[in-house]
Amino acid sequence: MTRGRITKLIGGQYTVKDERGKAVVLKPLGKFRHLDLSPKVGDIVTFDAERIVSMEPRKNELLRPPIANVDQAILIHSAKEPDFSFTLLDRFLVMVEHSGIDPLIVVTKTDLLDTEEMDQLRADLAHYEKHYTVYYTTVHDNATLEVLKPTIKDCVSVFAGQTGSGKSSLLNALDIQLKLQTDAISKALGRGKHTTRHTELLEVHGGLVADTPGFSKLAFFDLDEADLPQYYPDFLAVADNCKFRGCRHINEPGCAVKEAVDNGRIPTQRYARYRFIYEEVNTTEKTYRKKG
Ligand SMILES: Nc1nc2c(ncn2[C@@H]2O[C@H](COP(=O)(O)OP(=O)(O)OP(=O)(O)O)[C@@H](O)[C@H]2O)c(=O)[nH]1
Ligand SMILES: [Mg+2]
Ligand SMILES: [Zn+2]
Repeated sequence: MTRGRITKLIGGQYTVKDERGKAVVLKPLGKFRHLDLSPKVGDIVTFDAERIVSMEPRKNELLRPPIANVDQAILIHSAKEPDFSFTLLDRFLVMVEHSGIDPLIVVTKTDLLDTEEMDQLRADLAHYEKHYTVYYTTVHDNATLEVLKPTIKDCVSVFAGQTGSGKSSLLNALDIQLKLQTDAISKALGRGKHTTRHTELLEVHGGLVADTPGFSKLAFFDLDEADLPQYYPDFLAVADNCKFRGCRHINEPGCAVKEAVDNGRIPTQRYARYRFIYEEVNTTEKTYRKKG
């Protein structure tokens, strides 16, 4: 029996790499279906000549993009084309924090903004920089690419972000040998909007990085509104001073988060987006997902 990590899943066929880096293509045993648990990219499994026979417990997992056992989520947001979206950024952050994975924010395609637009974006993101690492780059920004390389070394990362935000392009820029397909080629093939079709773990600069298919909407499946405030580090920084323990920062009197919004410590828009997500999660029927 050999131990390895799933690096790719296409049409029920799993690519698994053993500890020496040798790849084999396998099917899982039927028992996983009965257990309502399907192995996914990132899972550590044992396998024989034909089949995956067992799977180790997951350290963490994301549902979208579907991946398990990652150390950090690198959130790729384009400055333009598609436009930078704070709505999507906050939603990604909530999702990643909920899974217990460290986020890192990378703003790509900064070459598409003029100086004024860039200053505005940096000003709007300044609040996030107090709690997260934020990088600004383009595929040609060699200095920033060199800074990004050590951040992916010796760990498992997932590139996540809107379709067309430049995930595959950035990976290609980090390692010219990858030659991942990017937007222009896909259009020529008439494949529609999503260029990357599958989640795949790649070896990049001494680490594993998953390129993933982008998406434009992000729904929450297994979130409880009572937990939502925990996923806001900027709220947590002041929430000790809320009058009520377990304050959800909505209608409670003596709320320190609302006070921080009033005195400008938390941006009004960030708080407005929080309320929007809170309402959405609160009114969504809790369809607790199946495992796997
Ligand atoms: N100007 C500019 N264009 C870029 C940059 N990075 C990527 N692009 C372009 O953005 C388009 C989309 O890039 P992709 O890398 O395919 O985007 P993706 O996030 O992998 O998209 P999906 O696979 O569909 O999720 C391509 O036409 C790239 O050439 C950049 O730094 N500057
Ligand atoms: Mg892609
Ligand atoms: Zn509060």
